[in-house]
Amino acid sequence: MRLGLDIRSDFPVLAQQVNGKPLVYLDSGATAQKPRQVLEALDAYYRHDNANVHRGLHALSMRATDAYEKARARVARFINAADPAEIVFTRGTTESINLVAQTWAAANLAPGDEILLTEMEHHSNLVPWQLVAARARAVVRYLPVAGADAEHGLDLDRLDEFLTPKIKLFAFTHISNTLGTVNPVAELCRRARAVGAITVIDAAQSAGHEPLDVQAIGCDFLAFSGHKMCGPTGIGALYGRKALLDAMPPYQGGGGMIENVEFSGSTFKPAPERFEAGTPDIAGAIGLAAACDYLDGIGRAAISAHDHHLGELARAALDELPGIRVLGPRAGSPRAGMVSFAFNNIHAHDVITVADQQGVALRGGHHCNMPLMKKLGLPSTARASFYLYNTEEEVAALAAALRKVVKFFG
Ligand code: C6P
Repeated sequence: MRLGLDIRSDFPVLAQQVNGKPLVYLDSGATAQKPRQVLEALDAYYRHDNANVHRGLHALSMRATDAYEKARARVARFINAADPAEIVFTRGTTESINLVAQTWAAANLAPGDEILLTEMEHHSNLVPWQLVAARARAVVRYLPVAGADAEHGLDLDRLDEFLTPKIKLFAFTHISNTLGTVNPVAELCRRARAVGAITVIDAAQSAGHEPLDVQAIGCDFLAFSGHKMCGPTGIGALYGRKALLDAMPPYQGGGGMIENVEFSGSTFKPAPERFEAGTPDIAGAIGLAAACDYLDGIGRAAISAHDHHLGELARAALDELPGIRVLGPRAGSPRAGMVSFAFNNIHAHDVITVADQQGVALRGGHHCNMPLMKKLGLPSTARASFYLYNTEEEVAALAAALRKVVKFFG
């Protein structure tokens, strides 16, 4: 099976016109479209099995609980976690990272301790650490992004300078949502372990695009969102090593996470229930498991190769345009299937609007990477991000739309 055209019929939303033109959806980095297999799993759950989990003894409740726990095991297999109990369902990457910041970091950081991030972190992997550092009187440091436009990788030559024994936790993204840089996550984890630092990987942009094996990578925590990998919005996961999760205090209190409650105090279940207070997003978890089935049925190595191919085609086409600055690593360096770019004297919002008139959906702005954009001297960029349902013809449509932008504003 070829990706692109051959699987488009799985994605009903793509078969529409926008502004009188066939929709060319190049914003999967923001959120991916959903195949009918995921839509059907959600529909079937609500039609036949809807009940609360872990609470009822009736047939529907037992079916819902079974499906919810099977979804956990499916997500564990998706990233090769050793034990389903290492998967905490959350609302997504942002909540997963906040959970670690509010629990592990809050319990383990002392004044003067350091947290290492990188300059290419999304606000979701930056602000939670600033918040917890302010409370613990810890210090946040940032591994630089190498300056030259054609590179945009982490400055690994300076890693030893930053990764000192003072660093208690090193949090970094797998794939930059602005640059498309793919970071060497296994190496970063190995180097962090050597100084005794805990590692947190933001896999928001990689989980649905790259094969992921948390045991081979050797990370302590990994966070991702269902909606960027063909699953529903409102569901995601935190992987955490079991020993670490079990030693962490609860995040939120409520039903489902307690062992015993007295007026004088409470005791808590082990992970993962300890971190899932209240009624969870049961349908979301089931939909996420269906997305794992769908993506693994195709194979993430094939998806990654397809995304990469389209990204390279797009980059070559963009390089032909006058007055354009294309971000991200040069050809030959690891980079994902996305391209961020800025035109001299044309605001990204104007680019997006003209592209939208051609049916081409792009993202524009600071991509929740404000400090990085400031470092790059750019107020905003436009971004095209590719996924398994995109085609070479859509890359051509992107190039044609951008030629119109240049003609219109140039
Ligand atoms: N990026 C984009 O680039 P949530 O919103 O929790 O599902 O994901 C947050 C997030 C965290 N890390 C990275 C690397 C991300 O790219 C994102 C989401 C979107 O268009 C929205 S800013």
